[in-house]
Amino acid sequence: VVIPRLWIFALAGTLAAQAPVADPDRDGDGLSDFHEIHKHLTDPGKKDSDGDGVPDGDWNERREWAYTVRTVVFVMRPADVAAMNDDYQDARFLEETADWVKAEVVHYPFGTAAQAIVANPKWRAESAAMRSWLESTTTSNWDEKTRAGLLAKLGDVAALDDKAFVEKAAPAALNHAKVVDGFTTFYTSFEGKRPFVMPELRAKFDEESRKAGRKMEDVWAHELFAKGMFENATRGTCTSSAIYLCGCLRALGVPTRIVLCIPCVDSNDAAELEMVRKNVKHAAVRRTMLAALEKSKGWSSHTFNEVWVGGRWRRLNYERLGQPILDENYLGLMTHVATLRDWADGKAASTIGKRHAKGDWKEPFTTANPYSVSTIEDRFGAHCKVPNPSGPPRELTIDAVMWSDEAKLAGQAGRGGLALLGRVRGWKEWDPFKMFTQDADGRFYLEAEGQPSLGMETGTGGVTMTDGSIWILLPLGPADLDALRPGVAYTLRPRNDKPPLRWSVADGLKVVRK
Ligand SMILES: [Ca+2]
Ligand SMILES: [Ca+2]
Repeated sequence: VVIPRLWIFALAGTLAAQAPVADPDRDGDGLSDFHEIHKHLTDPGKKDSDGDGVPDGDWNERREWAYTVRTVVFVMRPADVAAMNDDYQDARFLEETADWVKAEVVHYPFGTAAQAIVANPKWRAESAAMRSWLESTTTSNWDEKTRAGLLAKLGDVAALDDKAFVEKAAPAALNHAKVVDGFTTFYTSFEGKRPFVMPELRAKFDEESRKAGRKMEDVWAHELFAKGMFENATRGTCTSSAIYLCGCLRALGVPTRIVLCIPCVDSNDAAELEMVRKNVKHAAVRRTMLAALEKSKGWSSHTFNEVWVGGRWRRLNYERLGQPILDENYLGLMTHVATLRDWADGKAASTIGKRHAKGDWKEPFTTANPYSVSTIEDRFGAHCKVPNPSGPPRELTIDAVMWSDEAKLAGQAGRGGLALLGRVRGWKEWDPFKMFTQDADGRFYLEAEGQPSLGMETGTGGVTMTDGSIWILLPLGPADLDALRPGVAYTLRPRNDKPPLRWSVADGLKVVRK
């Protein structure tokens, strides 16, 4: 193997290199410039971007310029609230026990951190200074033989910047190792660097080992230790692959770590799925989330990597540098819950592994997944410019009315009573209409001078006419029907007690019962 000259030079220069500088925050509002530009979309030069007296760093104020999804999550350790704060999320601690943490997480699905990856051509010195992220550790272990073997696959890479280097090295390392089935990474514990299996996890471990037809030590050499995986040219499912890639990239001088993500709700729990359907108003986000959640029943999480590129930790999902937080193929909307220097540091066998081996689902987690979500809701910040073309409108206007017993509607509406129908101006999409009616105040009054006020309440019902127009049903109760005076011109007035959603009525619209 011929190691390029520049490479040797870079390694020799490591002692003089400086550790990377902290994220600058030039307006001093507690949010870094990078996060203001790529996550919160606030002004990095102004402490109070909208001038309302509340600084941008405030927990709620930082959501004013972006579209965000907020969850309250219970998740088993190694989840860690500090790690949950990254380029795509903010999180704050609510509660904890020995086994789990409860946190409030705000996701920024349209953050642009993934598109903001810059390359550093002089990366080798800076990266070399980040020794703790390059070292051979318990499972992401490597030695000179690993390094030499990888370099032989890469050819001449001395001139590549860090971005190009990772984009070449990650697929090369992954292609070298064939994927084998097996999932012992969650059932293995460590004493120092030595792996072992707790007695209560042994049956589960053996069950997984049998899939590969290997004995314990051999299984570990094929899916738990990066060096073994490189030598055997195999790797297991995602966690194993993340351990492997972490070891390989470190051997090549790229600071690398492991991240654990979960979907934003537990897809095994019907009530949590229903919250997504009901509370996530952004139509495209909701669709992406539900599509991913429908596909992933059972135990669902994803382990992958972060690499130091262009002076920042960037998500690397297998060969994809800049994995976004919103992705139908990876959990829908992901929640980052843990960052590990080495998989062994997470002690996942004593929490998640043990629970899964025992199979007793107790509160706060009631399904196979070691997490559960009690709240999920999205918000378009007051200054947010994210469009929601197929999402629910904030306001719908009724611009024409007719009675349900009018000839052309016979059989379609008004069964069991008389209803007024109001045409919804300019709106032809049924699902967003339905979402709007679920949340908006459905109470209306018919009012006329000298007459008692009549009340009506919409359900979520409506009808679509042949021209595509949608009409909302406003049923009248028997008493109100008796009080309705034929020939009187009533005004239709919505109550609108559930802002920000509101109904309006076209100017001059009158309701007359003939
Ligand atoms: Ca700032
Ligand atoms: Ca403000």
